[in-house]
Amino acid sequence: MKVPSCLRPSMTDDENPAKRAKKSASSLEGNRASFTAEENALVDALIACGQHHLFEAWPEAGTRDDDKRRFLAQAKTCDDGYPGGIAAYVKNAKKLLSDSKEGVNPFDGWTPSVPDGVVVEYASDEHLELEKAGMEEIGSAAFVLVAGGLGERLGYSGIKVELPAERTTDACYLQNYIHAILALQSRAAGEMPAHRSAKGVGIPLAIMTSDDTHAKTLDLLERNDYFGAKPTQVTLIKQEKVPCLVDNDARLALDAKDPYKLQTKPHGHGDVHALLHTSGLLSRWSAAGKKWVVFFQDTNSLVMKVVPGALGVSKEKKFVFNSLCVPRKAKEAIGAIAELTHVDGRKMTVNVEYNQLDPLLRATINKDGDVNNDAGASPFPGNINQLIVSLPEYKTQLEKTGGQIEEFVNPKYKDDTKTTFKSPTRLECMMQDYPKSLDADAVVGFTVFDNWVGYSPVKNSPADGVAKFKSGNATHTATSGEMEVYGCNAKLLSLAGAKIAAPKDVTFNDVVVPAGPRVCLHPTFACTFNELKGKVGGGVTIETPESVLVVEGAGVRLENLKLDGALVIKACSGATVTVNGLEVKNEGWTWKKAPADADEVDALRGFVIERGETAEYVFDTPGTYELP
Ligand code: UGB
Repeated sequence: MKVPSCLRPSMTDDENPAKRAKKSASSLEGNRASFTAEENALVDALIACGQHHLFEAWPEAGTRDDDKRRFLAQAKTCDDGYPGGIAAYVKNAKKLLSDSKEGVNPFDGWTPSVPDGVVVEYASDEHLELEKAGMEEIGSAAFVLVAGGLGERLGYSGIKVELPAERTTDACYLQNYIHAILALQSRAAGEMPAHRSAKGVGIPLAIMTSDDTHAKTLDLLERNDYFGAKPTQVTLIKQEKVPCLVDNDARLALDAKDPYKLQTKPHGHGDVHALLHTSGLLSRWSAAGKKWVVFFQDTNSLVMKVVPGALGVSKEKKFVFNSLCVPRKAKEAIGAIAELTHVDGRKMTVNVEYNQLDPLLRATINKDGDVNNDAGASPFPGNINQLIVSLPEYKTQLEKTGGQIEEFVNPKYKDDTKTTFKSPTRLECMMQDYPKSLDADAVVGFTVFDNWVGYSPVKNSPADGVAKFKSGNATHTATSGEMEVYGCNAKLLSLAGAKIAAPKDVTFNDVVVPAGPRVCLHPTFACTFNELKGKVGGGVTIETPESVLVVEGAGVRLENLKLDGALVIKACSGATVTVNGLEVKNEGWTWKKAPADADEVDALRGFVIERGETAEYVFDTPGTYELP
């Protein structure tokens, strides 16, 4: 029904689009002459997609010209950074915002079910075979770390990859990742053709950064000589942020404090695919004979322990896309891998993000939503976003799609009319959504490892950790992250035949964590379980849960050792050290509650280490040694 104009509420000048367009046109008129042709084209493009409000308050030419240029330079960066430019971004945003307002369910017509995948028991015979298969491929892999996220939930002011994964060695995440990659590379070197050996291409690492993390990541690498990697082996690719949107018409938001600045936010880790394509990296890796791309996230200290086995799965099963998973608890903030079947018969195995799973299940197969089964776990495997992709198919696909990934929007509305947002929103995309663009016959699969060996992220602040702990969930804090590193290494030693004291519960930052011997195994010591098993004998005993053991160096073998205290063994490349009959009993180290004025890093984990007596053996000259 048409409403008579006398009954329509009258619009203020501010609400009337025609008047606003006229106002911005007149504000711009005098300014046009001072802009370049390219700047004018950008202004035209912005106006054509309904963004005239951006120019409304612009004073006449001669006033704040530098600010206007600064605005246009930023708009150009956004325009260049998005496939199809800002116009395409606004078009996509309008559609997604309209769907969101109308409550369109992105999974309409799809029913989830629990998919079949490969479940690997770590250290089993099957796992050892998979590791061997994976290690045959490792020299053909390239690694990609997505590290553009701010980590707002953690509440750390720096970049997450500079945080120490544990304080015993104080090695930060980035150092651990690079050292693991270099250790894998050294194992692969013998199997690679000379021109692609460690001296040649090696195993490359790309790091996706953002404006929030780029300079600090580069600085961290430069200050530490790339942690031993060749600078040419590590490539930083920076993702651009996308403009924020103020309303359902996808009008771009200006910064509240600066009317010459667009408000922008990260577009999500899904940008990594387009960047690998547009940077030319993927083509370079392909030309260098690489066959696999391994994606991983900024704070999972355990990831490299499961990569060889999972790569073996990719190879054996010919997976073009393999998501690494762990058993998931209901409502845990990790995506769920589900098989989705459409009413028209189509099927796909994809990640359903943690905030989408509950409504999808309620609307389809379970009125209770995301709940545990009788065994106390979510029936769906949890995606830990460590992804292994077969490079040739990936490259072909990105050439077709440009690496564009399905986007989503998640506005927080002020009320049920869904017309105004609490704060500006933006479009986002996720790297694990890549398989959604693949043909139905693409072989997409997943590999499940146990949490203790595959997944130990550090994502939550101490306060959030307490809330998660109280509700019986994994806390994923710096405190749990540190104890999980030690716990994993201790368990690996015991699986290899050592006798390890059982952990004792300790409380830090009001969270109870099991704390066993603080075992740090450097990746040079062993890259795989196959390797570790060959280097640890049944005569190794760690007698007390407070003991500290640090082992570094490919040539170290632990045959007979009794430890009650702190022991550090470091052997340089070329040094062979056999520990046979060594008994260490000393005062060791103490984990103490962090003082009230502790620095940020200590406050995040709630403890500091008091280093007492330590037996330290450092072999920095190649040779053959025995201990004692
Ligand atoms: N990241 C970027 O590089 N750029 C961005 O714009 C955003 C992030 P979060 P979240 O494994 O625990 C993911 O914020 O929400 C990087 C999966 O989507 O930690 O916890 C960032 O630096 C989810 O399915 O992601 O969720 C970090 O390295 C589940 O698997 C990474 O992207 C979960 O991780 C992830 O960013 C998990």
